[in-house]
Amino acid sequence: MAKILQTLVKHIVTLIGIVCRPILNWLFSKIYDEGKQIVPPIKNQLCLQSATSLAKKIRNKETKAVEVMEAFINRVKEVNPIINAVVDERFELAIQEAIAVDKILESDNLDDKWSEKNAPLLGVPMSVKEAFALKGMSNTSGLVSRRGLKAEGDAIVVQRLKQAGAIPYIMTNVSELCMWYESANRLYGRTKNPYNTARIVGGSSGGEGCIISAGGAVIGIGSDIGGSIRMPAFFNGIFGHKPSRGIVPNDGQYPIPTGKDMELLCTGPMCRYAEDLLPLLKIFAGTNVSKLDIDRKVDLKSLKFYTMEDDGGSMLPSSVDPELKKAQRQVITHLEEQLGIKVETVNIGKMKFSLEMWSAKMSTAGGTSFCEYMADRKGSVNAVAEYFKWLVGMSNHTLPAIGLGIVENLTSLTERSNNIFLNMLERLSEDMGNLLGDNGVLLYPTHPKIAPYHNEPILYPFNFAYTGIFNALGLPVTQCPLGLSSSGLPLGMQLVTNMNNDIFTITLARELEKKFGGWVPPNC
Ligand SMILES: *[C@@H]1O[C@H](CO)[C@@H](O)[C@H](O)[C@H]1NC(C)=O
Ligand SMILES: *[C@@H]1O[C@H](CO)[C@@H](O)[C@H](O)[C@H]1NC(C)=O
Ligand SMILES: *[C@@H]1O[C@H](CO)[C@@H](O)[C@H](O)[C@H]1NC(C)=O
Ligand SMILES: *[C@@H]1O[C@H](CO)[C@@H](O)[C@H](O)[C@H]1NC(C)=O
Ligand SMILES: CC(=O)N[C@H]1CO[C@H](CO)[C@@H](O)[C@@H]1O
Repeated sequence: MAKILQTLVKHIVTLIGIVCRPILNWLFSKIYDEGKQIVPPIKNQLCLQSATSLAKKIRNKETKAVEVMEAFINRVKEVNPIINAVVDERFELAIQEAIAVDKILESDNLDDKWSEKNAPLLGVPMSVKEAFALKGMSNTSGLVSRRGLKAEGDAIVVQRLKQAGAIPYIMTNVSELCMWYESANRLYGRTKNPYNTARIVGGSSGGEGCIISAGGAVIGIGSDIGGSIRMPAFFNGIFGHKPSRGIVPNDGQYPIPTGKDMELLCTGPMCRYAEDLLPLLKIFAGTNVSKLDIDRKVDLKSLKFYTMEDDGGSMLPSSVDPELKKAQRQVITHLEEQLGIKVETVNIGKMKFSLEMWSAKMSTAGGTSFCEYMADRKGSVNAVAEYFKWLVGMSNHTLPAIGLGIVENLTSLTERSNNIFLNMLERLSEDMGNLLGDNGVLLYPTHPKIAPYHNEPILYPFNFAYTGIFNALGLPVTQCPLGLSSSGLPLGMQLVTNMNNDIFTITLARELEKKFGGWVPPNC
């Protein structure tokens, strides 16, 4: 009986989808397509090189660090009025710091502090998600009541990148309190996709994904509690890596991760070129890098590959776009032909309950509630009242944040169902561990839809389940870009592997970049 009902509901939902989708598409296109602006092409060659290559050129004195910094600053000034990705800057200080690097490199006996080993990114510009502390820079997480707050110190990962010689020059936009997959807030406005400004950049590290893709930055810092690195990397066609749980410290970001949030949240790199993933992860991980055995040689032929085209049919997220499925199949064909291996199709039934498992883990994480964060931890926001204020344009909060506040209040009632899904998660974790073993990689969609229109995510609030499940599992994942769709928007896929085997998916990303082109410059 339950089965018949389920099938019935599924058919009804599909039918509504078939009828409503064209209408909604027309509506969104009417609202957002008219004001579309074109991002100009990237002209300066310095903005078209990997961080690894820039670092080498700066160190060899083929290029001056200050020229590189100026190239990126000029690009930011050129594109930011169109895409609104950058919310704070320290251009003048960054230029002085770049000049200082050039001076350091001119001296005959280089201090060991600046050797290639200790400062592999010497002189390379880096972008930082606004939620991370960077001394003297905005520290608001997009909350109106935190307007004007500046950080007094640096987050640990920011310190590590600075020590490695990278120079921070911009802070980038996020969703309100980093809890939604479109980067828009009442403080800094909405960030727009460089491939099509009518579309979202994703979130919460949306400003990072956007400015890197637009050529205004080459590397950046993101964080991911349900897909906040991987979704923006996907929508903007770049690489993003969510490291294995418990490797990279999350300290120094706001909202402040407390208690079990730490288990879901991961800090990691975002970049345009796959070769930068490995050096970045090494820097992010500090001494914890030893747990990853990251310098071992990986022979892709010796790995086992598994593929899943969707979550197995949950009704809550959208169905996976056929173009994404096609791109995933092309990857499989390439791997089978190139490596002479067989990619095995798997159907992990529990993935259907990704959303439930992630939510159960999230709601039992404890710590500060979202409504308290909305009030900047000075009391709590009444989300329902806030919704009515929003309706008349009086709220300082975004609709998704208000929605989340309301949902949070509802879900705290269902302890019993939480336990069911936490148990299921534990079993899924065992199954995944067994499947991936010490040489497995799973290919899985990053997100079911190609970059939607602004505000469209409100219609599909559960689509982040495709990324969120791997936060709940704690597994390392690389989002790998796979060229552009027929409508000129980025395609991509998640590469997942077992705990602490990050090097497998990073190596595979490099291979796929060679074949599928990796990042494609917007509007070329
Ligand atoms: C919104 O924020 C501003 C500045 O913090 C404050 O003056 C105003 O009262 C707030 N509005 C509401 C409806 O809370
Ligand atoms: C950023 O803001 C949070 C919350 O107000 C605060 O606890 C933290 O110390 C600030 N970060 C820095 C580095 O000042
Ligand atoms: C290593 O990871 C743990 C979390 O598992 C973190 O608490 C610690 O700060 C990290 N150590 C370093 C040196 O990054
Ligand atoms: C639910 O909302 C009320 C009223 O805003 C608030 O006092 C309470 O703390 C909320 N409960 C949870 C679990 O968030
Ligand atoms: C649309 C919008 O509010 N953009 C803002 C983004 O942040 C910069 C820097 O704070 C502001 O100057 C823009 O007005």
